[in-house]
Amino acid sequence: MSADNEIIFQEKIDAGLKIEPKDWMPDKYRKHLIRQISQHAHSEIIGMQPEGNWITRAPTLRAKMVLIAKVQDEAGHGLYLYSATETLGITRNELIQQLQTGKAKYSSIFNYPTLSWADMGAIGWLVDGAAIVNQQSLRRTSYGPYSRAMVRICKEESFHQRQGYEIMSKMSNGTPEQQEMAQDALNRWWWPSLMMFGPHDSESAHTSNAMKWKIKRETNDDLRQLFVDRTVKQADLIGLEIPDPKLKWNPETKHYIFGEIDWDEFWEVVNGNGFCNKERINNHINSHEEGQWVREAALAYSEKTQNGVGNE
Ligand code: FAQ
Repeated sequence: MSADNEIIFQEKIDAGLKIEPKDWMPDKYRKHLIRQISQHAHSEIIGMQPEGNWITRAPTLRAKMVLIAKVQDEAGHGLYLYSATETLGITRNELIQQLQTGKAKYSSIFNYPTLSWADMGAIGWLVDGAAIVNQQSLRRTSYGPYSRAMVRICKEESFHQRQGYEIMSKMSNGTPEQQEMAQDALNRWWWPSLMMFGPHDSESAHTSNAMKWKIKRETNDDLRQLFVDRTVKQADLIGLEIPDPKLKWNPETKHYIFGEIDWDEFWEVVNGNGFCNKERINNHINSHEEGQWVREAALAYSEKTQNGVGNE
């Protein structure tokens, strides 16, 4: 029975059909999705912190409004993605527990500090830019709720990418001090952005199953290359220099060749030893505890309305 189910499941995947929450799916597929989608959700939520840090210091009212809207969007993305994960039979509480105890990961990029206003530009341009490359590919992922969440998220991320590029473009056309800040932000965020795509395909534990089940539609290295090819041109356009002496256009492959990522740094950050890992999780734990009364009040209200009280 189970073998038949597996064959039918793989045939559906191979035919490009979506798997929906009530469809039969192998346990390994379910677990793979819970891991990936929840880590994606945690990234959106933890990713609010580095930018939230600059809301009170935005240089103009317009910049402040745009940044607040962006950070709110990230919260919304986290919520869609938690809901998509819950369709796989795990509760929100369990997911939060996994994040707070370090069982679940979130993107390495959010463990770097935001030191200047130019970092808001670099995050929008590079971090959201990398996220879009990955997420555009995930719009075609095989799990229906994940794929549909990606469609909406991608639209919002492209606004985020533009607001970041606008900041960088303004600063790189500004005073020498502003140009220096923009270049410094690019220098610090370039390599961590390339790390967002994960280890090389040959080192990636999950890519083989992810490709077989069409959870991933492109590999880590292919998406990273696409990001580099797009972004180098954007840097040229605003007169910023990518901090990679090995960067070179290859006219034969029509791709950029780029230098090697510092994988020791990547794994240090992933394993909890980055600049901000502890601060990010402590902030999450504190605000989760502070929000306990809100969750209790919301639950009490929904229980009351389900019992017919408050509906009059
Ligand atoms: N950071 O075998 P693989 C955003 C882990 S978007 C930390 O290659 P996989 C928007 C990986 O989990 C950013 N850990 O794994 C925003 C695994 O460990 P595990 C989030 C990483 O899953 C912008 C191990 O290494 N986007 O936040 C990273 O096939 C601005 C082996 O790796 C997504 O999550 C990393 N960078 O490929 C928000 C996209 N890379 O789980 C606010 C969806 C790898 O066995 C402000 N996710 N690891 O313990 C994916 O596409 C994939 O999960 C990858 C990793 C590509 C991240």
